Amino acid sequence: MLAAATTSTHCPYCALQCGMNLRPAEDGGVDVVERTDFPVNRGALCGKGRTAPAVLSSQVRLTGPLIRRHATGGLEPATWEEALRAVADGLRRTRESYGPDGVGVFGGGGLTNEKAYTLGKFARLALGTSQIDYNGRFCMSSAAAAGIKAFGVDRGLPFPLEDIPRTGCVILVGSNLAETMPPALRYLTELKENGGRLIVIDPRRTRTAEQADLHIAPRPGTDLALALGLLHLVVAEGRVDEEFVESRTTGWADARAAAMSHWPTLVERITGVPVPQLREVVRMFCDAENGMVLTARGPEQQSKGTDTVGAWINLCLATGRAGRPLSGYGCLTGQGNGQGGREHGQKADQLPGYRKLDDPEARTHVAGVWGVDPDTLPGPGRSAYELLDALGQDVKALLVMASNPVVSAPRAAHIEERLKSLDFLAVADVVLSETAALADVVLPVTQWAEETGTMTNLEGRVLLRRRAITPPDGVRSDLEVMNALAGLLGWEKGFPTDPEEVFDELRRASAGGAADYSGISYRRITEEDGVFWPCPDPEHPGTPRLFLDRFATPDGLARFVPVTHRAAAEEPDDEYPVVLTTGRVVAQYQSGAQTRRVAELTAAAPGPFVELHPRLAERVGVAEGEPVAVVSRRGRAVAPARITATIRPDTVFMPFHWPGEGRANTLTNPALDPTSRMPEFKTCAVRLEPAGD
Ligand SMILES: Nc1nc2c(c(=O)[nH]1)N[C@H]1C(S)=C(S)[C@@H](COP(=O)(O)OP(=O)(O)OC[C@H]3O[C@@H](n4cnc5c(=O)[nH]c(N)nc54)[C@H](O)[C@@H]3O)O[C@H]1N2
Ligand SMILES: Nc1nc2c(c(=O)[nH]1)N[C@H]1C(S)=C(S)[C@@H](COP(=O)(O)OP(=O)(O)OC[C@H]3O[C@@H](n4cnc5c(=O)[nH]c(N)nc54)[C@H](O)[C@@H]3O)O[C@H]1N2
Ligand code: SF4
Ligand SMILES: [Mo]
Repeated sequence: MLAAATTSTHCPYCALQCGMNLRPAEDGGVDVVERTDFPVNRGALCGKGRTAPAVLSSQVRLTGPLIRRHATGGLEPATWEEALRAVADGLRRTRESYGPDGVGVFGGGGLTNEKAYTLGKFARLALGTSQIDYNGRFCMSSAAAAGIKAFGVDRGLPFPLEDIPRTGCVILVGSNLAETMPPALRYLTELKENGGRLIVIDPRRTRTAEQADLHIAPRPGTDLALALGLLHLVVAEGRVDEEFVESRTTGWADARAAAMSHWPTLVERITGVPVPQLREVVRMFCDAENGMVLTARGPEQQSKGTDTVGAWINLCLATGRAGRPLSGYGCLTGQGNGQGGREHGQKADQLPGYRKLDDPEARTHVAGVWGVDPDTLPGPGRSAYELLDALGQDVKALLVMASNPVVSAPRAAHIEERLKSLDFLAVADVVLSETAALADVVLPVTQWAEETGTMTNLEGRVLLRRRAITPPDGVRSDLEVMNALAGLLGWEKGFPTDPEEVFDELRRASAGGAADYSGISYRRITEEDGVFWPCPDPEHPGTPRLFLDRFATPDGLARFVPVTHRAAAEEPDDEYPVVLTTGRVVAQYQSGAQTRRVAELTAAAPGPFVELHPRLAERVGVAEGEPVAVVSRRGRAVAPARITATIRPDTVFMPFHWPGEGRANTLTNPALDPTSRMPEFKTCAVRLEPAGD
């Protein structure tokens, strides 16, 4: 039996949203206690979740507001009254001088649904600006765009994780799940125990790839050619599910024609994957009765990410692996509320319920819920990188809530300069992140265990993350911050601080939209293990599995997209002959703002490194552990060499969790996908030099 004071809740970090129990600890924090009743993780946690309470400690977190009183001076303690007034004044002054679009807002996919919803409303009403976007643009936006094109709706996984072990074959494209969602590895293990096959596509032989029946290691940035080559073979070998294509899809003829120009030998040349391996993938995938393709950031974070995901979806559609039980395409969303955070209006072009800001009907509906004239709502704004790039030029003041772009944005040294060139920067965070350190005002906010709110996990399951302990005196919730700022800007009403009240408004705002939450309530998600959207009324059971009868397009048919391969924005050449790709390690989370403050995690992953193949290391002249400089057209980073034969010899890998000399994003290329505006985090051209003395 658990003690009465134990609270069932969820992890602060990734999109798995593992269930955990929290028990108040003697030091005022909480202890994590196993919670086996939540189906997604059944008690399992990774090291980040297990150690998350360490960030609640006043030793590492912010405990009161900070203000930079003199432009050249440092951040100094301030009262809440002074800090909030300074933010309201800074934003108002900018608006008066430059108009509403002179003020920008940058949100995060870690925010609860209530916060993300309120942030979008705050930007459009209290600030009247169109200039809002968020870090999810850097995450799954390409998969979202491709999903909407093909299926008419973007829900990362159209089926629960529990379906994975029961399908026949999974192609996992550019996901290192064993490190990025460790408790989810069991779904792949169970798949294999059930006789299913696992194919992993990753330029590195990761811990995830080690689990595969077949590991394919393409050159980074070539997944589009790879998927098209597989589709070519599906056609050539007579493995098209004609019946499915005929009855459930549209656009096959054009997509087929586009794929047929991708001959296996050509694809081998582009990707570096031998033709027999391509044939083996097709055989394994088509021999199984059911199949799934799951993508993560590998194929998505490319300047052609939308087309790339589209090509993988085409493969599913042509083989009938979609729209029926135990088959389909899914995207493994990343951030804690990566799914919900992209549905309710913190995106540049969006209104709650996954509505479009430029749709007159959507504007009327949401304006009705907000009690304003639809004509007062601004239009769509800029995407995340474009917004950051415009700082100091068109956008003169910025409010950041739940992101640390100094570390995580592409071409980060440039973005750091843009942030410094602002007239006014306010950051709401739980710690003094590298971005907060540049601010004029820092607002310290409550954390997961100290506040209640809903999160929508990677399955589309809306769940309740409950408050377990009382926050320290010096901090306020993001909802309280927005309420106070709105008040100072003349909006006494419309920005409630009680999360359940916000959620009930969100339900109404989302009603009738693609992501319809109107039948979901705090009571229901407490009694059930979360509820899957869409859930249009309180009697509706929710929708764990989408598309079984029809796709969410107007005619109910899935749409093939006719895509062809194109090169990365920056291919290797004589001057920059090596490909850099970037990603994660198990013990650090994102920009590291939180996890770098946890001793156990920092001991496990103390700093950046450059992973490279022994042959490349020899050519460069570096030995294990020696500093190596990685130079791109954007800048130079230095980190110790980590030499391993598990990576392609033409590719180096850097994790992006650290600031400073070893910051991977000093190097990355902000080339954007034309549809999703996703930057090309996963490939750019670099050269290597020994950096020892
Ligand atoms: N430990 C940890 N877990 C996390 C996070 C974290 O920061 N740390 N972040 C969370 C978030 S927000 C996200 S988005 C997810 C991300 O989860 P993942 O997508 O699993 O993480 P990444 O390491 O970015 O990329 C996955 C793999 O893509 C491979 N890759 C690189 N380039 C290419 C390519 O061109 N093609 C292909 N096919 N593969 C390529 C990399 O080698 C890497 O192994 O993780 C979530 N979980
Ligand atoms: N090179 C490279 N760069 C990448 C990627 C990559 O693969 N390679 N991946 C990209 C991806 S997928 C992502 S998602 C981004 C993520 O990059 P970031 O947006 O920088 O993500 P986090 O480090 O999670 O930043 C969240 C910040 O908000 C704070 N915070 C946490 N919870 C809350 C809250 O409730 N309220 C407030 N106000 N603050 C909070 C944290 O302390 C932290 O400072 O990075 C992207 N950058
Ligand atoms: S896998 Fe994700 S949700 Fe689960 S404990 Fe780790 S960080 Fe938290
Ligand atoms: Mo992400």
